[in-house]
Amino acid sequence: MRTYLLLALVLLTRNAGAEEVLKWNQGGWKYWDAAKLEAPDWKAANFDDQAWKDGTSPLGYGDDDIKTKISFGDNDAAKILTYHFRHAIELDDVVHLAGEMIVDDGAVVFANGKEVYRINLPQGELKPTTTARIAKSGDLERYKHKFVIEKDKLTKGKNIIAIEVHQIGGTSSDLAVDLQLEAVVDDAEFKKRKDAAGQEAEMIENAINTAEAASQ
Ligand SMILES: [Ca+2]
Repeated sequence: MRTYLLLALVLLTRNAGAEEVLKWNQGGWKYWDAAKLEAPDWKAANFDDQAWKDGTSPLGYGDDDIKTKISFGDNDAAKILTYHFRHAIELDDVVHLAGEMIVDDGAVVFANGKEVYRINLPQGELKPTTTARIAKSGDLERYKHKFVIEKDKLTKGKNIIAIEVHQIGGTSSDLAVDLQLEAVVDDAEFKKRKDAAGQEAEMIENAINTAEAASQ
């Protein structure tokens, strides 16, 4: 009886538990931290990133928990404003993904070239000189932002998650990015995650709008 119960619990845990497809503090990140990236297709799944550097997350600079220190250029008072990151993930089946991201300051996440999440950045086209909307400080710098990637953006086998990170300004002392992704097979569970991410995004958008209005 006890064995049976244990087995049932294990199965239940397996069903409910989401499988991690990308972990915090993971190696295998590719990044571009030089001033100019002349590659409009850098976020595409088939882009050749062999010339990019390799690293383990969190990637960035200026804080103690950074595992891979990237370059901000040669001028501390006029740092590079935009940085590019890529990571390949393998999917045995096409499933929804639920993610959490740490970012200092603003970022856009792409799945196989399609935008899936944008945080603390203006709408519309982003330029290398675009800056984040508000400066992050304190606990906000390591806040785990929730988002989802719907399965219609994904494919069986290799997928590329690409992130464009923007600084608040050229004098900002720090930058960071790290990401976790889980496969969510259960539709009801995915809806729960998607709703939670949507509510959080709306709350953050309102808070940023308020902060921007107050600073004008
Ligand atoms: Ca910063």
